[in-house]
Amino acid sequence: MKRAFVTGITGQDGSYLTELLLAKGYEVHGLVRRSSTFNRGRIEPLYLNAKGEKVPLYLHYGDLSDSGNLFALLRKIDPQEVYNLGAQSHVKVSFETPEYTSDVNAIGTVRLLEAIRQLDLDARFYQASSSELYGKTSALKQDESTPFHPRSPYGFAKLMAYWATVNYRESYGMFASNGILFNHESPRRGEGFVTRKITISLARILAGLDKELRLGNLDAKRDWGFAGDFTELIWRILQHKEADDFVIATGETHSVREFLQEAFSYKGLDWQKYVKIDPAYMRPAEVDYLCGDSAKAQRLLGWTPKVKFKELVRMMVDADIKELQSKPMARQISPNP
Ligand code: NAP
Ligand code: G4F
Repeated sequence: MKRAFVTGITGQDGSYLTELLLAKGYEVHGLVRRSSTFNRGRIEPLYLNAKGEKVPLYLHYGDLSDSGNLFALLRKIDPQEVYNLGAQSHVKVSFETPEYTSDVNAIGTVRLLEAIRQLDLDARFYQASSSELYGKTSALKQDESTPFHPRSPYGFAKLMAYWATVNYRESYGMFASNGILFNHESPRRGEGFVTRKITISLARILAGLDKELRLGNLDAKRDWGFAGDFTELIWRILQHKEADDFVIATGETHSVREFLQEAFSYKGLDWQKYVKIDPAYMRPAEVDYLCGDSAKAQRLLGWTPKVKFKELVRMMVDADIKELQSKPMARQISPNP
């Protein structure tokens, strides 16, 4: 049985990847942070299989800022595959926490790579790189050779992690690969990201709980895919015959305004009656436009994105309406960055 170590297992991608790895017969070990509030909601449904039996899923306390902890865990688990999905993943928050974001997202990656190297583990390493690396780009489509120009502490920390991964591959012959993933969303998306903020708010407006939705820049364009599709690729990147870097994207781009239009019109509402622009949600520097070219991944990894924009929006709207109906008292909306 193959053993995988997953950082960020409690996040959106961690939960989809864990589901996939368990279905493929892996023993999965996940890094979890101690928290005063419950942070395992996304993976809790995975603890038992369809027959009600316990699955080989093991959680270990730790943190990407703690080298000793990462060394001890990697020595004990001795995984064949390491997926580094853990990160302070919110771009706007990174402007307020640049040092912490750099420590976790950049140095955290070096800590893992260095632990694998020093322990001489025979482990393949996946780094969750991001289309935020392209930042202020003028390329109409961004691929593996497009120059990087990050626009936030999140972006520059992920840039260092990207190059650390390439360097450990080139310097030490490690199997270390980057997936440069464009935005991917799902009903499990964190509530502070714009797509989920919109679909939660729409559900609340429909239920009569809210009257308005406060947002920042509606002109930004993103290449939004489905997280369930993209995590399949994360796994395939580590099964490829050699370590390499791959763009994962749908190749379609839409503005935040178009997302609003699609979501609200699906439920027969005019978004313009509800949305207020609030400078609190603007960023010191913005990434205006992203649209990925994943031809290399499609060619070498045999993949095409399945879920399209409209289907994704509707899936998220329907899921949030259903969740609100099933737990009407549970949803106290939190301040959204
Ligand atoms: P997410 O839902 O925000 O999950 C982030 C995960 O990282 C959570 O499990 C979180 O734990 C964990 N984490 C945060 N700080 C940590 C620390 N100091 N030590 C250990 N773990 C820590 O993010 P996601 O959307 O699943 O994204 C997964 C990865 O892909 C991230 O690295 C992200 O930057 C990158 N990425 C995401 C996208 C996207 O569109 N989703 C696109 C490109 C790249 P808690 O649950 O305890 O907070
Ligand atoms: O949903 P967002 O916060 O995602 P962003 O900044 O694109 O970052 C996400 O995708 C990256 C991949 O490109 C990941 F690496 C990263 O970890 C994260 O998952 O914002 C999308 C756009 C931005 O232009 C933002 O300015 O929506 C705009 N926006 C407008 N109003 C807002 C809001 N974003 C948020 N979060 N909240 C708003 O109220």
